[in-house]
Amino acid sequence: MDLESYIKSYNEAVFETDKQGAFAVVNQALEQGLSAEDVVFKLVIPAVEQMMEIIEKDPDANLAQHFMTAQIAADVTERMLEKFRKPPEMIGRVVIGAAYGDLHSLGKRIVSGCLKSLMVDVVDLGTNVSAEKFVDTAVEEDAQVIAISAMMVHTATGEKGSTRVRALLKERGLERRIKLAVGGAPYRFDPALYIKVGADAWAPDGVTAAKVIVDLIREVKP
Ligand code: B12
Repeated sequence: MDLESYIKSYNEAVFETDKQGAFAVVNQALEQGLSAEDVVFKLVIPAVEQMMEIIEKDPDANLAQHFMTAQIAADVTERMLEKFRKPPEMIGRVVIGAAYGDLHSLGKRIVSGCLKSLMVDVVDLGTNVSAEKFVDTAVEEDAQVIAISAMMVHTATGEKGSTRVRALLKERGLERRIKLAVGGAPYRFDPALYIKVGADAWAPDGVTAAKVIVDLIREVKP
């Protein structure tokens, strides 16, 4: 099968919420020599984006289907990340998580995958992470960047999210040592929002996110 056929079969399985079918396509693609990176960037992400477009256009799109698409994508991505080329030397460390009150995990996982593929060590705190936890962990783990994913307007702009992380960095004199990056749907709608929430940078997708974060690491790391 060629790449186009894998994309078609994977999309069909995902849209049918057929997790086993989606994994069968992925396994076949890997056996045929497709890399784990190709599986994530050429199958998984485009399928989620297509599903997002459908959901946005169709208010009746069913929540189970919407949820399963994300679950399948997250599971495949997670499994592929283990197969990503092992970086020989890490260039820096990032503490990543979804903002306080936010349970959306897929975008964050994709960003983690992209970071790992660019040789960045990732400490993933999961979802619903408090500002204190972000800052304390970044200090403990000697991370150069805190990366916060927020998919909802109130978790992006709320007082317990990035704004609070910025305040803590300031209070504790850490602003030169630790940079703050944000991302998620609200930032795509308002590209100036990252400044309003006190972040140093943002990015609209996983690939750009990894590049932006690497630049922040280089700003801080001697
Ligand atoms: C899948 C999904 C869910 C799944 C999440 C499953 C999971 N494990 O993640 C489920 C069904 C659980 C869910 C629940 C809810 N959801 Co929801 N969900 C979505 C949906 C369709 C897609 C999100 C997603 O996974 N996108 C795919 C990934 C790949 O994209 P992404 O997250 O944007 O990430 C990319 C970039 O943004 C960037 N990025 C992401 N994070 C970061 C971080 C950094 C540092 C950087 C630099 C970049 C970066 O890189 C990523 C990779 O390319 C969006 C619609 C949308 N258009 O976004 C709604 C959406 C986010 N959900 C929404 C809502 C309202 C909810 C619920 C409140 C629904 C409900 N009534 O229960 C709950 C809230 C739960 C909670 N407390 O968090 C709203 C938010 C509205 C708003 N304006 O605030 C949206 C926008 C849908 C809508 N149009 O109304 N949801």
